[in-house]
Amino acid sequence: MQNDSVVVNSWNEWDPLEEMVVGSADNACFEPTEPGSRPAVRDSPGMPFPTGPKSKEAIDLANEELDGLVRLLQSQGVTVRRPAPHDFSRPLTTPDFEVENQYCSVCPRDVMITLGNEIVEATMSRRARYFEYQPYRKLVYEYWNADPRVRWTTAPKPSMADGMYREEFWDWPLEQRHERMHAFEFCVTQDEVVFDAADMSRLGRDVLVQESMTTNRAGIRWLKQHLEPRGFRVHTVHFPLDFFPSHIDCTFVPLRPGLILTNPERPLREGEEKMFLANDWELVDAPQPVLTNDEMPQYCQSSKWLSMNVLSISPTKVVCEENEKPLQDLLSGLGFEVFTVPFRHVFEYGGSLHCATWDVRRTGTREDYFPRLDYTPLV
Ligand code: DAV
Repeated sequence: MQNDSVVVNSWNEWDPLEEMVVGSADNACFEPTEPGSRPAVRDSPGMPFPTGPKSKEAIDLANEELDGLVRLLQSQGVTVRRPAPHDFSRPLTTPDFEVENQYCSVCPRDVMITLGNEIVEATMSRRARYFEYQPYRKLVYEYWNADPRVRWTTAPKPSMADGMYREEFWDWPLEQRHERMHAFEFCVTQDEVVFDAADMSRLGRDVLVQESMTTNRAGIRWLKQHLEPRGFRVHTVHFPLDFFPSHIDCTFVPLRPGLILTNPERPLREGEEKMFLANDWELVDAPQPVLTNDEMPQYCQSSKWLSMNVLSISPTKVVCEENEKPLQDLLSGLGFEVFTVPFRHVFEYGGSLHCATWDVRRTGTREDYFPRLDYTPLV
């Protein structure tokens, strides 16, 4: 680490990685049914979704794979940190809601984001994840105490009261979803500020935010208000064919300056590709994942596109799930050195390699990768 580099410093998804938090499955619970989430057992409609703590076996299998990722990152010279233990089986009661248990700390990406020298804790969108920042607070204090240049922001917490949600969303038939796909109205209403950190993707001066089930327009407005005065440009992106969008990192995945891995089943809204093409970025479709949606783990609520949830160690090194051979071949062909680790047991916790990590420090500074851009700031 250079003497003058800030303890927290990460401006994009690909610069050489120096310090990273890797999630942990310790004390993980099943996500409860709540207005923002209707978990279902895959291929068994009607079967009640389990509640409470996950089995020791499921936790051990996921932790083994997370530890494998830790070892790989360490072998590449990355300092790895882990979340503090947290009792996710404890129910929550706030003035506005109750929920029977919390979730897990497998996916720090959903909660925490580094934007330059600043750590932002997301509002979150689901009740069971309201306090999910807690396992990371000890680390945040450590970074904040270590370097006065580290900034730390917590976004305003939404009420997560019944009125914040649109419960009928879950019952819309497919035709109705298709008809409404350009309305971008999902299970959260627009009245309160709501976002998960994983709906954002960082490309230097430019930050993409996906409008989704977990990030609404008020959330994006808050992010613009917060980030524009700090020199960022915040671009809202949409993927109208994704009827249950949540988190951008299985849909639109920047790999290095000028290159984005795209999801062939989730094209960008027409017109939104312009900023990339006008600045000579290439959009390359990921190959079909090795598993079909039906073959994904029984309790996994994410899609087969966890395949493209890759993690960049540098602009030339990327980590991929070990079974995803077609994607590995594509990435090798694009000039990357591809590292692989087994990670399928982590899938049932809602993420793969990018989701299960939070980069705290990469080398590099803020660059403008979009010199030709029409951008209208909020104010
Ligand atoms: O495509 O199923 C999963 C992302 C979870 N953090 C998807 C999104």
